[in-house]
Amino acid sequence: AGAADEPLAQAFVKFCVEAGALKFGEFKTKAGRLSPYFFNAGLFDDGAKLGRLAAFYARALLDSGIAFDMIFGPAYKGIPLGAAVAIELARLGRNVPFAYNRKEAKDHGEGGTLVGAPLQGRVLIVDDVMSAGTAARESIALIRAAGATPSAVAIALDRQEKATEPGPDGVVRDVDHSAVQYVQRQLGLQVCSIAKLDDLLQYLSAQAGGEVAAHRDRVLAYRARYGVN
Ligand code: OMP
Repeated sequence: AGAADEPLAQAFVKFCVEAGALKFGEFKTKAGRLSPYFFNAGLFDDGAKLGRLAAFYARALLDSGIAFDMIFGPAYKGIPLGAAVAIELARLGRNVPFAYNRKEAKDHGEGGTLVGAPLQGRVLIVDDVMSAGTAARESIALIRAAGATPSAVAIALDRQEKATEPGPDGVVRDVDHSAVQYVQRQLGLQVCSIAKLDDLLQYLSAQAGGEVAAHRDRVLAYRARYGVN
């Protein structure tokens, strides 16, 4: 959501670092890149952290003005996130239905892969990070198959880096757009992120100290190699 100098985004990056969910070092991403930073939403691992995280999502969503009728949390990480955001929105006076999926279909009891409210209307997908956009594409297909409209995606962090796609020869290559840009431009969904790589860089620039400066240099180098405009 919004410009890189947004106070909400800066407060969020600070919160992530303090909560231990945003780390600096050497990490391999799903796409096989060596990243100097990594965001792990699984480390919002107590009630207070989850509550604060949900409050950031809700604020970013309300600020974005994105319209939606219900929330969908894709398995696995989107489930607690979607639930926490739905609770927070209800607390703020905006109660919307919530649904999630199972990764494996259940063949007894209520059956199927969808749990919770029926998928209908404009569906907001709540997830953690979008890198290649694989997870987002799966959720979009699932929502369409149920006869509803995937209309927006809310994520915590937009890494603003080149997506990877298989070419006509089947070889996977970097492309010029990010997964977020693909979802916005090609799939026509709105995307709301609490913070972006630009916000992370701004946060690092505002910190003093040799170690932070070294992190910043490595993140800048990473952006120069893999970032999108
Ligand atoms: P896509 O489904 O390809 O968009 O990748 C999203 C996934 O990337 C997340 O669900 C994580 O498994 C992983 N990821 C992070 O969680 N945090 C990061 O900072 C970077 C990644 C990543 O591997 O790119």
